[in-house]
Amino acid sequence: MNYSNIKSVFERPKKVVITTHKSPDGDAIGSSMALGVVLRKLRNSVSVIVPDSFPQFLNWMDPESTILIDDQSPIECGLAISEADVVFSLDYNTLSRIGNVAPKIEASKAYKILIDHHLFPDSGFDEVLSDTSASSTAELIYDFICQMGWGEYIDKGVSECIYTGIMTDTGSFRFSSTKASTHRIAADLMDKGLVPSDVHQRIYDTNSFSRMKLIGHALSSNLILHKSGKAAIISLSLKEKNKFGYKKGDTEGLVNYGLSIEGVEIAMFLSEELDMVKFSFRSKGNVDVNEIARANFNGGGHRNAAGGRLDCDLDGAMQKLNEVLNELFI
Ligand SMILES: [Mn+2]
Repeated sequence: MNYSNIKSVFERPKKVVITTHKSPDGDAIGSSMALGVVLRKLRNSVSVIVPDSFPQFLNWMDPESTILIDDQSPIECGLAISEADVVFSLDYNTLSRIGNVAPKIEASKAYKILIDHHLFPDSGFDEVLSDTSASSTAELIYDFICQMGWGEYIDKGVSECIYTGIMTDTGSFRFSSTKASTHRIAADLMDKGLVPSDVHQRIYDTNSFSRMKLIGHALSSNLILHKSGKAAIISLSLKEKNKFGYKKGDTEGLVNYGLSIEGVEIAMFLSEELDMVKFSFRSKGNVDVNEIARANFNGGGHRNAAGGRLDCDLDGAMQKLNEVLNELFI
């Protein structure tokens, strides 16, 4: 990352587009809004674009509903990208993670900046801030804003967005990606007005009754342990999701229950959708779920957290998963 190049780009106000990945999570929305708000304070015109909608419990970060959702307003998004001087790619490593936004970015002549913490970032960006040891993209956004000399623009609202990204990507500061520097950033954000308990409440204390029933059902009826005792699997069929009134975001974090079982090294959550099954993987220590997801489930991510998908039904997905687990834990 060449900061003096970027500083000269931002000497005058620019038209900026900030993009992030499909099924945006706390880190995706938190990073995008934090950077967006700071750039707006610097008199840039900013569009934040997401490929598809995000869970309601993140809405408070965008109180004026300024975020453009590509699958709802593709023309507006296309226009913003075609007019942009600068495009930021946040919290994703490859354009395949942004669905129908990808061809629009490819066609754009804008100055392209990637800020991300996933393994193996694509080439094709003018500037790259990629640190796979970072807890979250939000942590990198904090560093970026400070390095650019914009630290004074981190107010209470921006602090809350950055904190949300760090908190959600570190499982509330408990994953091994949490470092001393992560806590130092959190402390600095508190000095700027952040009240951590408020953010925690907005993100985690917003469960609907139906979500709790869905999670209860998944754990009591559908949690299974591989015969090795080292792998836990939770699944939900499309039929079950419909029965419990599933809404996007309802199964967020469900996979972590499997990983919390003593002796379990890898946990999976399988969510059946129309004509496909989505996988979430979590692991402890040296079990590399990025590699497993890449090799078998058309996915990837980080060593201890990854995702994937198979174009089949739940039975087919379970069968494939069992083959992989039997190989892994002979
Ligand atoms: Mn992230």
